[in-house]
Order: sequence, then structure tokens, then C-alpha cells
Amino acid sequence: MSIDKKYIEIFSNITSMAAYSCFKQVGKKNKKLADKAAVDSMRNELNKLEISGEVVIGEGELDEAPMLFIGEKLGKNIGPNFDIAVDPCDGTNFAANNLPGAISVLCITEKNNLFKAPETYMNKIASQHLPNGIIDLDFTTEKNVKNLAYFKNKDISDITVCLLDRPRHQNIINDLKKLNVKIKLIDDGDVSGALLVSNDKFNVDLFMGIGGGPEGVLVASALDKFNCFFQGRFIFDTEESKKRASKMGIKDLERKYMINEIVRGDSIFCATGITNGDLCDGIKINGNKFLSETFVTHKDSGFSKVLKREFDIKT
Ligand code: VTB
Repeated sequence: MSIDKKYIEIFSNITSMAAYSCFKQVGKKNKKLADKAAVDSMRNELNKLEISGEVVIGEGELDEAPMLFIGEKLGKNIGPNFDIAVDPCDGTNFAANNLPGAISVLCITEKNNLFKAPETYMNKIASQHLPNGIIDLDFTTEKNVKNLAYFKNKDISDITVCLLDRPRHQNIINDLKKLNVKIKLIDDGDVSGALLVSNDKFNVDLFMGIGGGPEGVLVASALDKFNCFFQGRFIFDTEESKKRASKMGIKDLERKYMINEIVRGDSIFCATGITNGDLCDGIKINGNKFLSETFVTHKDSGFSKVLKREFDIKT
């Protein structure tokens, strides 16, 4: 079944409110407070809805942030059953330091349609719609880039690859430099980063590297609407993460997941800008109103748009 289109507006209002709450903490050099503001708002607003929601992707355990925890029930427990994935503030560093790229993110599917991902890292690779076998997590960086350039009929030097700027990516970065591609290194926010492959206007051909697993599930739901290619493999390299995996019923720890194994059926994805970013602008205050921009997708209706909305500031 499809999710009613009315929820596009409803859920983009939720991320707008969370983004506004977080915006009040922008530039205050306090990551925890910025995150908490977004989390509290998202929880309060979701609890006002006539839905039976359950958080299947929460955020925060890795850095002990104030999370909306996995298994938490949300809504008034009447109406449709939804799986909910949240990242109330992706890019808490950006928010705390008043830098571009902080977004408030939420995705919903019908119950049992979203992968219950453990709080661990995920190796990811994403691009526009591609047949299988062009790029793959198990290929070398060189093979992925060369295959993609050939498939897109582009010069390798014109291929742009986006990845998180992390020491763990040094080998990939060295390989990319040798290949002479355009490298787009991002400090945080790999939900936005991976989403840049969804439209040529963002000028990113390939997203790759290791980031948060929950962020991987969230972005997969949006990329699904664009029929993009996405593979993810969780990294279970500690006893703790192995325990979490087995608790969640994951037996094959090496498994590569394709989009349709991460998200099934219909979905709505909303990402509201807290600060300005590639996907959309951040919150703006206009007298006693605030303006929000939300990047929204709804799979079944084929809807994708940046929604601009104005809200009264409640005092
Ligand atoms: C990324 C990024 C997030 O975590 O997933 C990253 O998108 C991965 O963790 O914004 P490390 O920072 O430990 O590399 C965030 O930076 C924060 O959740």
C-alpha cells in the first residue's frame, strides 16, 4: 500500500520544527545542546500525530547524544503503523559552529519495511541509477572510478567523488588523487553527501566510504525514490558491535545490502536545512515567523521537491 500523500506535509512540518529548535542553538559551540533541541522537538511533535510509529533507526548511541532510541513508540497509537528513522540533527558540529550543512532528517515507511540497522559504521557506495556490476563495494577504487567514467562516457578527470574527510579514508583519497578525479571532501553530514548523487545538478558522480550505519539507511530511503544505486555493508569490528548485530538477528556480518534490502515499499523522506547546505537553505527568521526549506521525496507518487514553508514562532 502507498503512504497517503498528506503525510508529505505532515512530516516535513516535523523536520521543519526540529530544524527551527536546533537553529536556536546554532553557533553556540555546544553539539549536545544542538542535538538535544532537535531530538526533543522531533519527539514532541511526532507524539502529537495520529500514527502508531516505532523508531527503527535512532541516532546518538555512537556519540552518546540524546537519542530517539530504537524501539521507542511515537504518536497517539491510532492510525497507520509506520517505521520511523530519524537523525534530528545530522551535522551537529556544523550546527554548533554555525557552518553550512546541518540538516534535520526523518524517513517513514509502512511497518516492517525499513531495515533495523545497528548503531555501527557502514561502508557505502552510491551513484545514479546503474546496472549491477559497474560499481561495487568489493571493487578497488580504481575499478569503480574507471567503470563509472566509461559508463557515463566522461573523462576520469571530470568524475567527482564525494567522501567524508577521515583518516580511515587516507588510502581511498590517495587512490583518488592518483586517478586525478575531482575529490569533494566533506567534514560531516554523509546523508547530504550521498544524496548529491541523486541529481546531476549537484555534480557528484560517486559517493563512497565509511560513515554511520543509521545514516546509510536514511539515505537509502531517499535514493530509492531516484532509483539510484546504493550498497552498504555494516562494519562489525568490535565485540560490542558483534553483540548488537546478533541481537538484531544479523547472521552474515559481511553481507552487502542493496537498496531494496534496506527499504521496501513506499517511503517519505524529509531533510530540512538547519544551516544552509547543498540540498536546501537553512532556517531564516522573518519577524515572528520562521522560514524552512525541506528536501522531500515520496516514492510511490514520484514526488521530490524542496518545500519552502513559513511558520509562526510560538513564544
Ligand atoms: C557520519 C556523518 C555524521 O558521523 O555518518 C559520521 O554523516 C560518521 O562517524 O554527521 P565519525 O564522525 O566517527 O566518522 C557524523 O559525523 C555524526 O553523526
